[in-house]
Amino acid sequence: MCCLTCFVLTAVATIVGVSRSETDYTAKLCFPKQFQFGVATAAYQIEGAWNISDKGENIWDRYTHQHSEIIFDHKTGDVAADSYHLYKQDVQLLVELGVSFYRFSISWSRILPDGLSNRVSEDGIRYYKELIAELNKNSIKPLVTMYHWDLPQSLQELGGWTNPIIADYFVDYARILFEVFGESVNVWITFNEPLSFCHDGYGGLDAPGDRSDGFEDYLCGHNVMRAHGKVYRMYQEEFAAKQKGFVGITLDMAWMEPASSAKEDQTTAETVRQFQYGWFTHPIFSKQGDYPPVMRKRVDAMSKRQNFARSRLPKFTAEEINEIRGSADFLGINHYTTYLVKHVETKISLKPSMDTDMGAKLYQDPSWPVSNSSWLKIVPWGFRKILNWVKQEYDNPLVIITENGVSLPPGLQDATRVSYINEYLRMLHAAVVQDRCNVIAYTHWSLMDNFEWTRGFS
Ligand SMILES: *[C@@H]1O[C@H](CO)[C@@H](O)[C@H](O)[C@H]1NC(C)=O
Ligand SMILES: CC(=O)N[C@H]1CO[C@H](CO)[C@@H](O)[C@@H]1O
Repeated sequence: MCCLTCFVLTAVATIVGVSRSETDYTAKLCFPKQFQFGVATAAYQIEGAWNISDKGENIWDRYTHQHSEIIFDHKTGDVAADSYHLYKQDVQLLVELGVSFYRFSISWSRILPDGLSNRVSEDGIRYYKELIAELNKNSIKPLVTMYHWDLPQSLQELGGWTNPIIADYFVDYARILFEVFGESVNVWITFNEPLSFCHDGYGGLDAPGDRSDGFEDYLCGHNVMRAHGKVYRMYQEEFAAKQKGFVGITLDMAWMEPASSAKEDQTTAETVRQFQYGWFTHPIFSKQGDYPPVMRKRVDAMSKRQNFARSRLPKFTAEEINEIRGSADFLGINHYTTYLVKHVETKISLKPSMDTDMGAKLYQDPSWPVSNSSWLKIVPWGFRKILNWVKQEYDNPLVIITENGVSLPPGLQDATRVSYINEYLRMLHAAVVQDRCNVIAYTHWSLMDNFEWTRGFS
């Protein structure tokens, strides 16, 4: 056992000028020796260079250019942190931080300008090869996300994630990544946060902004799962023996706490967990595979009451269930906050929505400490609960915390950030050391200020 984290927290406190006595740094935390720390970013949020060389347009390029009214400060990711040009400096920041790995994402349309594998961008390949080489030179392991929300616009024209054919195109893209970068990348994440990019992208205000809640978001999730399963099997068949890498998926998992001890709030909180995490974890990590039974049952029943001829939640074939079941070497968890869940009697509305399908109201306790994001209340104990839920539900799978952090106004007077990191790491420590949750690494979001989607640079 070593005391890496005691060291990390002291270093953070020193940097921002917070003395140890101002915050509660009483006990020393000792994470297991093998436990690793890193930081994360995503291509659209930091790279800039949106139209350089032959890079293709992606849905966030299109969306920020055409719908600046939806972006908080009306900005775009055209330049962002300019990591496309400044990546060597960014790697030096990683060296200064002393992290052992860096999680970043590859921009699909920088590699394949049209989204399809017939035309590969030399410049795109060169950029990521140089970035990875720079990381390896500095002994920082790359942890690569293949899809962090920036779908090539040309594929969106075909319906994006709602068109089943996209699973095959994603496999073609993934194969190129394994072929070109697989010798120097050991850990792959197929998707980042399908709950967000499906529900908020196809059912809400994120790109592409289709706003078809309770319908297109389910189609998106379905094809994401199919694509994930196919890529995992393809890696096993064509690359695993030689490259010996690990392939997983990253999900956004806010903890869902029952609003009261009433039986119906308890049951509803579990239903919401099954809709929000089980939607993706059940097909992969459960013994049975397929969607969570409660999700299947509720969406089928609600669709019927709404006079749909078939369920709004698509069905996997038996072959797909087998392909997806067990298709991850680890589960990536992005965790930031907690919600309270209250049972509500389902009203029949002809307009579908995931909320009516769940029969729940989600809210947050007004007494919880706030951040600069309306949704990100500071609730450290939820971190320990979500990790224990995963352990119980899926027989303690291998977990990497792929994101955790807090948004605050600009400036270095960020004692709140220090205490957020301190308190969340203490909960993580309890989950790992006391509860024996199988978590092997922690990734902080993010390495640097970035374009935060519809929140712009705020
Ligand atoms: C790239 O986009 C910028 C705006 O971000 C624009 O000024 C520039 O002309 C564009 N370059 C090309 C080659 O289209
Ligand atoms: C919810 C919240 O606190 N939002 C604030 C985040 O920071 C920006 C700019 O610093 C403010 O304008 C928001 O009101």
